Amino acid sequence: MGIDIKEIARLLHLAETERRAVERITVQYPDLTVDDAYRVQDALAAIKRELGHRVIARKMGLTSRAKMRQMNVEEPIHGLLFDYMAVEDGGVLVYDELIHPRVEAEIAFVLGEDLAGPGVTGAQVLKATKYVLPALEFVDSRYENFKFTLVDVVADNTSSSRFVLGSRLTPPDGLELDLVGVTLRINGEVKGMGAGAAVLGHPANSVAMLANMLSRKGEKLRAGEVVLTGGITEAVSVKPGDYVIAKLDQLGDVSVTVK
Ligand code: OOG
Ligand code: MG
Repeated sequence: MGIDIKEIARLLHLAETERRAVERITVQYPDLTVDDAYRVQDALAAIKRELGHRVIARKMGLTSRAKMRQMNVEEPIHGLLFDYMAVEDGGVLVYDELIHPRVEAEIAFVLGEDLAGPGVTGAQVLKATKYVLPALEFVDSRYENFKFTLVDVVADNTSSSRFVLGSRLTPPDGLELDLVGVTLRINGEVKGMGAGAAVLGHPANSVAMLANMLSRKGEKLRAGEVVLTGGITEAVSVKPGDYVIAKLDQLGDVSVTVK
């Protein structure tokens, strides 16, 4: 069976805009490779750009043991975050725009210099970083029952749906980001907790891995880019009425209300 990358991208785009979970694409296309899946992700991004949406941040996913275990996928992945996905700190997330959203607490980086792989290290990332900040990411797989393989989730732009950046920007100098404690609360109850080290030993390693993965496609990270480094704890399902807040030691809070 021939594989039509654009056709798969259109299917996933429709699933997102119609808020409808679809069958995993690898059921119909079992021979799809990870490289093909990134081609689908690019085709999906092209559809969004044609509609006038802009990429405003990048993300890494499946960078912590907790997330790998939860999703049963053992390899870090990267995706794109668009302008329409941004929700302001303290703002409102509209549940009805999504399928079955789950929230993650993350550490985000703002780069002050370009980073081109291969061979980029966490130490180089820290030198090139202007600010770090707390973030919430809402993942919303377009697949039935939130179940997928590595190939499926890469094609689906790594379940990206909404994200919130904290309002406080902190220069990384003197911070030990691996030791930064994180709690994720919903309606006052702690639903997850961890530390920066959960993300590949240090969240800067996640940005380094992204730069190195992008170099295989001839791309690099640029000064000014924002990178979400991946969920520190398991993702937690949300429902209308929920108040979600992540508190990160030394970095501040980030919160949102689900309506
Ligand atoms: C895939 C995206 C994972 C993270 O931070 O690990 C991710 C998913 O779990 O749906 O964003
Ligand atoms: Mg995430």
